[in-house]
Amino acid sequence: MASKSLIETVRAGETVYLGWVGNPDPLVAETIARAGFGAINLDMQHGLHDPVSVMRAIGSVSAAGVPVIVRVPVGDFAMASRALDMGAQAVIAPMVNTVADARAFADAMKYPPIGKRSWGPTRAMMLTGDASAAAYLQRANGETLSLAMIETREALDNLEAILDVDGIDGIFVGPSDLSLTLSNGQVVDGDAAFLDEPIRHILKVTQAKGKVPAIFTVSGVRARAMADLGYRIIAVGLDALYLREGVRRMLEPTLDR
Ligand code: 3PY
Ligand code: MG
Repeated sequence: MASKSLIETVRAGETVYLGWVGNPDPLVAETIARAGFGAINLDMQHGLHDPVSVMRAIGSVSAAGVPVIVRVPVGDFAMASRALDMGAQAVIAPMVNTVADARAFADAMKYPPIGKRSWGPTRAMMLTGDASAAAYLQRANGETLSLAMIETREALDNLEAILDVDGIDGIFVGPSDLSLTLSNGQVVDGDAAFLDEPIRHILKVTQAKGKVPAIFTVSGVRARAMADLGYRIIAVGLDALYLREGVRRMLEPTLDR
C-alpha cells in the first residue's frame, strides 16, 4: 500500500510529479517509481499497457509505496472502472470534449448516488487495506480521482460545464493535442507560446471550481514552471524519453570530439 495516498497529497496542497509509463513490463514502472516520482501513470492511450499489464504494474508500483494513475484509451470508460477495481487511485480520461463525455466518465468512476460504478473492488481493497465492503464504499467516491483531459478547442469551450459535472475531480491538460487543435493541425508543440493563455485560463477556472489542476510536460524545467503557476499534478516526460536521455548522458563522455 502507498505510504501516502494520492488524495492525501493533493488535499495537503502538495505538488505531485508524475512519472509516465508506456512500457507494459511491471519492472519498468517499478524502477521509474523507485527513482523518485510522487506517482506513476500507466498509459493505455498511447502507451502499450493493456488490462493485464496494468494489473501487474499496479502491484509492483504499489509495492514501492507509490500511487498509480491509469490513463485509459479514448472513450473507454469501462476500463476506468476496471482500473479502480485493480487499485488505481486516479484515472485520466483523454479527449473529454463535452458534458456527455464528462458524465459518462464520472458515471464509471463513482458509485451511486454520484455515478453508476458497478461493485467489485476486490484487488483495490487488498491495496487500501479495507476489511469490509462498507469501509471501502464509504471512502471510494471521495478518494479516487477522475481527471478529465482538456485537449481540444471544443473541450476548452465546454470547460466550465465539464468542471460542473458532479464526479469530475480535476482537469488534466494535454498540451500536444491542444496545440494541434488550436492551430488547426499546423503545430504539435506542447511548449508553444500560444498555449500560455489557455494553460493559465484552464488553471484559473479549475481552481475557482475547487477542483484539481493537472498537466503533462516533457521536461523538468517546464514541470517546475507549471508547479510555480499552480498546477498540482504534473507529468514529467515519459519512459521512452527517460531511457533515451539516460543512454545519451551515459555515452556522452565516450564520444570523440
Ligand atoms: C497531450 O499533450 O496531448 C497528451 O495527451 C499528453 O500525453
Ligand atoms: Mg493528448
